[in-house]
Amino acid sequence: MLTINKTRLLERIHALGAIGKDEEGRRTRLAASDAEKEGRDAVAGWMRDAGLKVVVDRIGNIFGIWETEENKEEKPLMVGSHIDTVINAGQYDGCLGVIGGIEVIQTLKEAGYQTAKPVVVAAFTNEEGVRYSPDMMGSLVYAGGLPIDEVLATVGTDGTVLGEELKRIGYEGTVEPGFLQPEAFLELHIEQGPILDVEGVKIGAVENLQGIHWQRVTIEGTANHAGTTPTHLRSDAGLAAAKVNVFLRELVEKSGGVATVGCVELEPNAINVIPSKAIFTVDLRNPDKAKLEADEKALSGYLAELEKADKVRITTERLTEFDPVLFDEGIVKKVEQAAKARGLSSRRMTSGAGQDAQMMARICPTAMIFVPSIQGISHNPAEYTKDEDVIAGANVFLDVVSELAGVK
Ligand code: HGY
Ligand code: MN
Ligand code: MN
Repeated sequence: MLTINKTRLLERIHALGAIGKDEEGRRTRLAASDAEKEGRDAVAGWMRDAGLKVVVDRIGNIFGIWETEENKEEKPLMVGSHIDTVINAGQYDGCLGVIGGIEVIQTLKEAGYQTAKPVVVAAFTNEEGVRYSPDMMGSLVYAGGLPIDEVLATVGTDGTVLGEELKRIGYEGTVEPGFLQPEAFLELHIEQGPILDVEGVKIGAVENLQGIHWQRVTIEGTANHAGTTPTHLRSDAGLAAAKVNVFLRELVEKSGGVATVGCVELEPNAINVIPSKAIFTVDLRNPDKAKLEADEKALSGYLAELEKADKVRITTERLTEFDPVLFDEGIVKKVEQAAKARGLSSRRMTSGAGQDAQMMARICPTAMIFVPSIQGISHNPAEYTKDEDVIAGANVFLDVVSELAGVK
């Protein structure tokens, strides 16, 4: 059986993992930052080393295209993921799918294979959504989910404008997003959760992905003296924000979803002043659309009560609203069969994380392959997947790509 070049794959993962350390030595390649530009340049270089045509679209998505005179009229098979990261990130999230995609194509080319259709590997812009919201932005625009000109005008958490930053780092491409309409899309990714590791299963055949709702909540109270203001006279925005966080945990423990308050800002943020303002984000997720909507409704009802009870003013701003996604049963089956053919255990899974694949599923049959994350740790420098599991996942990826691309 053909296998990927494991040394090259692992070397590139570690090389990319070494790019983008911030001043505190943390791996942080936020979308369209100088650190990410360095990562983009490395990936575009590896695409060229693999003999691929490199194209960048207007939202900065990078595509490595393998096509021949014989197959270039056919709709391509697309693979890919992202190389932007969260703050203080791990080295596998997203990168495995992009570097794995280059590796699979390079392996097929070097082995002298032809394919019935072009094979394209994509590195999508701003999957993480940390600097510019929403997340999965590049693949969402590619799938026609947001208008490109509106998105290029997005203002980031640091006050920068996405389109200007893409231009500054030299990745404001020319072709329109969606310029290639794939026949199918496949993404190799780490699980980022504990299931495969705990169960000792090697491959996740991902059949669906949970819904994701992001919003920003602003609570306004009254600044006052921390020492002289009696409790019953306080309008404490900080306390109200904390109550929302506790409410969310109790809510999702009942609904089976998950909730995260990841960003919190207090004003004036002084030790002896009752906070006049709290601005925080709510990330709510559930694989069941009805339950997710019910949780959202319960939250807005709670915020209305809190306004009265705590004498504060509350406003909310919707950031994203992505429904749960079902992947293509036929491709999921191929993942299971490919794992079995290599003597690897596999199991069906739901993706708890948002993925570029969830956006590509809007325009073509799509599925994902997961490999184990040790102790399920991710979005953390301790994120780790064993080399043998990286290689096993990449070989299953190679087999399913070969089948979908009509290798001959
Ligand atoms: O938020 C997510 O689930 C993904 O990592 N962007
Ligand atoms: Mn990811
Ligand atoms: Mn991520």
